[in-house]
Amino acid sequence: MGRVFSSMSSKTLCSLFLLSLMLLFSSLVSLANAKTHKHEFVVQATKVKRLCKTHNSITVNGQFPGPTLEVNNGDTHGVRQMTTAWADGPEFITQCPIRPGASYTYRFTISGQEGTLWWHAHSSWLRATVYGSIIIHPKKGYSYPFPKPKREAVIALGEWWDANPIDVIREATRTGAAPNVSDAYTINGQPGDLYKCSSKDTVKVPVVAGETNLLRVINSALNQQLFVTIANHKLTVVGADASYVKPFTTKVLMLGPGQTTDVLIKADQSPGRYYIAARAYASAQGAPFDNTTTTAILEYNTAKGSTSKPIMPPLPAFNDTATATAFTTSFRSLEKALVPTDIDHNLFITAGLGINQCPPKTRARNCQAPNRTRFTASMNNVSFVLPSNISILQAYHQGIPGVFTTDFPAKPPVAFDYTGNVSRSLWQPIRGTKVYKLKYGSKVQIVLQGTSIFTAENHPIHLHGYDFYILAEGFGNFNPKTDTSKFNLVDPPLRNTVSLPVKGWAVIRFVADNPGTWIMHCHLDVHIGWGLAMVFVVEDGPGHGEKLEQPPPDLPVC
Ligand SMILES: *[C@@H]1O[C@H](CO)[C@@H](O)[C@H](O)[C@H]1NC(C)=O
Ligand SMILES: *[C@@H]1O[C@H](CO)[C@@H](O)[C@H](O)[C@H]1NC(C)=O
Ligand SMILES: *[C@@H]1O[C@H](CO)[C@@H](O)[C@H](O)[C@H]1NC(C)=O
Ligand SMILES: *[C@@H]1O[C@H](CO)[C@@H](O)[C@H](O)[C@H]1NC(C)=O
Ligand SMILES: *[C@@H]1O[C@H](CO)[C@@H](O)[C@H](O)[C@H]1NC(C)=O
Ligand SMILES: *[C@@H]1O[C@H](CO)[C@@H](O)[C@H](O)[C@H]1NC(C)=O
Ligand SMILES: *[C@@H]1O[C@H](CO)[C@@H](O)[C@H](O)[C@H]1NC(C)=O
Ligand SMILES: [Cu+2]
Repeated sequence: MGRVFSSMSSKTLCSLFLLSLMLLFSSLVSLANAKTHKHEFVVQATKVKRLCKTHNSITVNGQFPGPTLEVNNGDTHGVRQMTTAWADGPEFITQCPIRPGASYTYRFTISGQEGTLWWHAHSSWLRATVYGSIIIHPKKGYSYPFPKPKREAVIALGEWWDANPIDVIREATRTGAAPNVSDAYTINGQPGDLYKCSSKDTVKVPVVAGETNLLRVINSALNQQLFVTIANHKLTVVGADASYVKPFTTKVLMLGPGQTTDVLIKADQSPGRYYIAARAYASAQGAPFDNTTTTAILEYNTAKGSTSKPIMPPLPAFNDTATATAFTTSFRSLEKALVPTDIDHNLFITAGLGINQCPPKTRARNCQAPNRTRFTASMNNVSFVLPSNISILQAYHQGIPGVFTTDFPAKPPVAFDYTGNVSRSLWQPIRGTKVYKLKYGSKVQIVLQGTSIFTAENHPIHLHGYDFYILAEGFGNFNPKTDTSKFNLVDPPLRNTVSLPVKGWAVIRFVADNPGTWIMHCHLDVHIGWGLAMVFVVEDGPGHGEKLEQPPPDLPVC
């Protein structure tokens, strides 16, 4: 069997930087042409200069962004860390963090996915600089379901603070207020022309007139959905989250953190220089956000070395939900989908913010959200609390009680007008480490419902261990009587992160065929920290290959 081994060790980190790596994994090899990829990731502080200032940033192997992993897809049935939850990575969910000086080898076999994924740290805000792309080429002897592009390039969008990102989140954790917004967005680690001290390092993407290239766009930003566009060029979307989609053409992409989109671009304009530009899709009314624009340059070969100013594309307004929606609702799976029917668990899960009233004696400096409160977030009114001394997977596997409870509610404890003017009495969730248990093989439908508590906004909801079909999305409160008829049971897209519309809902389905403990969370890191998460515990199945493997001997201890 083909396997990926990714060793991670941490050097030069002070004891406060604990970490765990999440490999939003990849692919590879069939039994016939098995191949093992081995990567060593050394997590270390490295000097990185951006926006005129040098920071001691945490990197992998001194690289920012980190190394790209390239593999070939194996066979055709989807495997996603199947039975190897131990290698999933999120701290206190599937493992304890890797301590400074220690190491851990992530061993997993993967196949069935093709396209672009990425790996990133899953501890505190380390992923601000600890991330990289994973490219999964078609298996040997196979080709893309579209004409072979002449060249390929990764466009990894990131977010940069002119501060230590760990200090930024620590400050917010102390004050209870929202963390400082970033100072720049980046493309492949570089802010680009429109920022100070950044011009000479602006990323260039070379093209040859007449050729068609493949761009693998990844949103690795911590806290921001982003619009992406390229001056004068149309983009043909062919894949997302490592699954192919029916090609469609668009001028603008919108990606939430965690999402990837593969696009074809034909160099059919007059040879020259064109900006690739990205800026925020900020759906929360009145909330502060980084309103800057990152750029790279699409450069025709005949314009190489030219100093002419690249053409700047128009970008949608920051709050252009209509453009975001037109994009997210254009996705269809390439092939007829195997959508689960005869649902065993029909879950209705609200997702949104909240605020906790500070107890009277709390110091003012610790209650800096509006009117002496602290921000929080929840799913079904439970603000998720990570265990602190063992992972949920270890506790589950070893039968250690007292770490989590299995009473995550299948529906909101109180029904209310989720997207209306929500009564203040509903704003404060409870805290808990609650999981929802699933028998192996159960068919699950989740209606995700955004709420307007404090403020409504779009949430990129990501489920570990699975790809799911997105059957429908809409605005307002989900209405089973009228909205069920909108479900696409023929060719819904298969993804691992769904953009839950602002003041809206989305419906996803999957089969619980991967044993382990899998976190479902908003991919805006600020919201994870506030508790916008829950965990599925999927039990072992009876058959061979349906059971969680034994933990590896080097699994970190807390
Ligand atoms: C956050 O922003 C405030 C206001 O600009 C600044 O005083 C503070 O130092 C920043 N915090 C961090 C951790 O950079
Ligand atoms: C970004 O926000 C700043 C201050 O909040 C404002 O001065 C500036 O005009 C805004 N830029 C854009 C492009 O909206
Ligand atoms: C979007 O923002 C503009 C101004 O920035 C405002 O006039 C408009 O009402 C906003 N639209 C929505 C849907 O919030
Ligand atoms: C804070 O209190 C003021 C005055 O009571 C009120 O107008 C405002 O809406 C409150 N803001 C929040 C976010 O609760
Ligand atoms: C882990 O922490 C929980 C609560 O935080 C505590 O009840 C339990 O005793 C701790 N277990 C160990 C093994 O330290
Ligand atoms: C929301 O409801 C509260 C309490 O019922 C009311 O005071 C407030 O004006 C309402 N806000 C809006 C925007 O309707
Ligand atoms: C959440 O639970 C708390 C505590 O029971 C309650 O006060 C609040 O109204 C609940 N909110 C919702 C949205 O269910
Ligand atoms: Cu969120």
